[in-house]
Amino acid sequence: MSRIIFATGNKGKMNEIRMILADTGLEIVSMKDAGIELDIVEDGTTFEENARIKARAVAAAAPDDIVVADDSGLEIDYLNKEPGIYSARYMGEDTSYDVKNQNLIDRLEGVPKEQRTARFVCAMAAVFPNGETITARGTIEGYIGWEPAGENGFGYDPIFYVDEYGCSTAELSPEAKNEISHRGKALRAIRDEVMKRI
Ligand code: ITT
Repeated sequence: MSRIIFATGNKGKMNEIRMILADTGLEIVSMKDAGIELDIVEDGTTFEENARIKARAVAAAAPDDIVVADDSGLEIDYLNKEPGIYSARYMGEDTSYDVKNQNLIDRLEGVPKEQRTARFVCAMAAVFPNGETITARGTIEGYIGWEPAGENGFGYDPIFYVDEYGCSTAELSPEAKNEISHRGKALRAIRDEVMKRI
């Protein structure tokens, strides 16, 4: 049975990915589990380009495995789609998400709900041992709330609210988030393509 190396150093993503792929029976390992340590420069200009950059960098170190990578982020319409592809680097990689989340809420002070629209975007890329590369994109629409809420998820989840549930994605169970999330949608599309090829 083939194994998939997931090219991420983000534990929050890795937990979600393991859950979403749990029923495939595929062995899913992180870069770290595979003993691959790389400092990948994400200098693409789109989520898709950065996902391909990460997947190809790890595939070069693991040519016999299927490598999948996720590049994702939060687009806030009122802020011209910031932080977008710079979501991890927004205000500096070492700044806590409590601070980043409060900063984004502060930048929307006085902005009414209809102008607080936002989305999470996820581009997922898979590289196969024959060099074939595929990508899929998933999105989830929501809005930026007036205060952070919830302990689940990671990153910007406490400020990203979905109308369907009337709460933030950090207040959803991991299962409920994966069902509707950008990452769940993109990864299920990639999963179906992987299953056709193995
Ligand atoms: P890798 O590159 O190692 O995968 P990373 O955290 O640097 O890890 P990205 O460059 O794709 O990953 O940045 C994605 C950022 O977007 C992430 O750090 C969060 O701040 C945010 N983000 C993406 N998906 C999210 C989600 O489901 N919930 C909350 N925040 C999310």
